Amino acid sequence: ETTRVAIIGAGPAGITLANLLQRNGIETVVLEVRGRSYVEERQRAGVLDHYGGRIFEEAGLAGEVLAGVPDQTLLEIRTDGEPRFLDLRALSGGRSSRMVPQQLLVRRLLATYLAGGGDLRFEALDVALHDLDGDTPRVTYRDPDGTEHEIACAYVAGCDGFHGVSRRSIPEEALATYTFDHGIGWYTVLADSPAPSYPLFAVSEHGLAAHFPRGPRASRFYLQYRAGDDPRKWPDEDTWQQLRLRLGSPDLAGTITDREIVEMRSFVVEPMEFGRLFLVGDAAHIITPLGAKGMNLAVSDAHMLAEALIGAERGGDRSALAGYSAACLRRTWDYQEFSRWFSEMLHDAGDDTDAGPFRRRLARARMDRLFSSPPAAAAFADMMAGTTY
Ligand code: RFL
Repeated sequence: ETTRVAIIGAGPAGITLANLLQRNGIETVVLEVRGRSYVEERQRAGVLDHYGGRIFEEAGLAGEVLAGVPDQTLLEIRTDGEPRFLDLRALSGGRSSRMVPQQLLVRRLLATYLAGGGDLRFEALDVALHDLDGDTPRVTYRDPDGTEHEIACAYVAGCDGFHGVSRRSIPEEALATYTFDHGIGWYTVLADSPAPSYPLFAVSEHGLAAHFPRGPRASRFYLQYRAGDDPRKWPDEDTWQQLRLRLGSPDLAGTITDREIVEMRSFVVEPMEFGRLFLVGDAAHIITPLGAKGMNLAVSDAHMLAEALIGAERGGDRSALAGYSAACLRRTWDYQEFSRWFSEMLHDAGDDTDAGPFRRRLARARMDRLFSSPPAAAAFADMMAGTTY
């Protein structure tokens, strides 16, 4: 078998890339280790930033992807119970982000790709990449029944997330790896509990908590936990009690449907390529959830790679492909800095056991500036919307 671009992984990065290439008549095969329902139901991120929305609009996919999803307008930061709002839409000059749960984005993009005749193979096991440093790389995998397959291609897109096979197929000495442990414990639960009117962060001495909509009837909550504690052992009722206390919402309740520890760790590899293999999204970088840039980086990497591959396939112009890694890394580091800045501010401003009283006051000053200085607020809203270089 042959194709032009073999795409490993059907998460936000892989399925975005597959659609953008399909729209431009470039042949693709997508190999996904999981089954369709698993991929369609995996609930994680919830915000598509303005820049990401533009990518789908410009590709002519607005109707397919963005129909009926609400804009993100206000963001609340509640400090010791006192509410304050940032009007992100107004502060960014109307560049609203949209509330798009990750599984909705993936489900819609899967359906669009398949409706357009896309070749997507679920339960592709033991995917292995070969001859990446030659002109004709190959990808092998097997079906659950044991049938072996081999696909020869011109390019491989490694969109298989942090734990995937793509990055591990690159010789170690060809990559520089950067990791950073933020030293913060975070626990997240998904619950059938009414969504808040606006995304909400609550800062207090009890520790950080956040409440985000995931569609009208579901919410994702985040709670900071102290070093040495293991929130996976908390009975759900303790989680609710902590949320009520920290968010100052005595009526919060619901059924918790998913519980996860979020590793507050950042990770970047450089470069995001090796021979004919290009890494996209979480395969190349992990970012802390503050600022909501993980899924958005996956989408913007996919867009950057699609543009570069279209140039190479149509006119034989490889210059954009040669610049792919540097262009994506520039945005990645910019967003890493933003997410770190945001995390440090919200965590240090609350519980001061780690930060100490001096840093706590600095963090409160940083936060107050967002509500008193229009240029500071605009710079924040610009990052939330997604920067255009
Ligand atoms: P994904 O989503 O991990 O998709 C990778 C796909 O590749 C498949 N795969 C393989 N396929 C074939 N062969 C193999 N060997 C394979 N190994 C893996 C997987 O099954 C999967 O389908 O990576 P991608 O596409 O780069 O997308 C990245 C985003 O998913 C990620 O950045 C975000 O979910 C991060 N994230 C959040 N981002 C935000 O922007 N805002 C958020 O609020 C937010 N919350 C979160 C998050 C991530 C979380 N995780 C990881 C636990 C909350 C959580 C809880």
